[in-house]
Amino acid sequence: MRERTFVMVKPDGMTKGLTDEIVARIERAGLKIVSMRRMKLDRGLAEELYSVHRGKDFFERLVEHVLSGEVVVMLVEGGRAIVRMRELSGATDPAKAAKGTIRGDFGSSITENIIHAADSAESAGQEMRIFFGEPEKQG
Ligand code: FUP
Repeated sequence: MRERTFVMVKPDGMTKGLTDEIVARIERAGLKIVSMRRMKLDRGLAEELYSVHRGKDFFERLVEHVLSGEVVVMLVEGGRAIVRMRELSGATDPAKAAKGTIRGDFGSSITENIIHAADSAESAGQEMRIFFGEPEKQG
């Protein structure tokens, strides 16, 4: 099934100069980057992106991290794009992520884990709307 999903290179991925490597991995996986933009989040946007985690002990640390530098946001399209991007990203904690995944190869901690990729069709829809003004429903 052709889908669209939302992906973001976090500030630690930017600092480590990984945007080109991440783009290459996405394209080699047969997915298409429909739109891509470098930007600085503001607090409202960061808190909206991570609103499901509001109230958790790591919420503030997470928001501070994504506000700590520029990010690259992407709209990625292709067959099973949501699951495929989660597979390319790897487990949330880089210490547990498999080698060959973006987090497994480059991540340094659970907060500094290089990349965000929407975890469901619902989140993808919300996040694409927030960052690209895409309609929420797909399919
Ligand atoms: P993921 O979907 O893999 O990005 O993971 P989650 O939605 O569970 O977490 C979102 C972000 O919160 C992760 F990228 C990292 C951060 N996080 C922490 O910093 N500490 C935790 O204990 C759990 C998540």
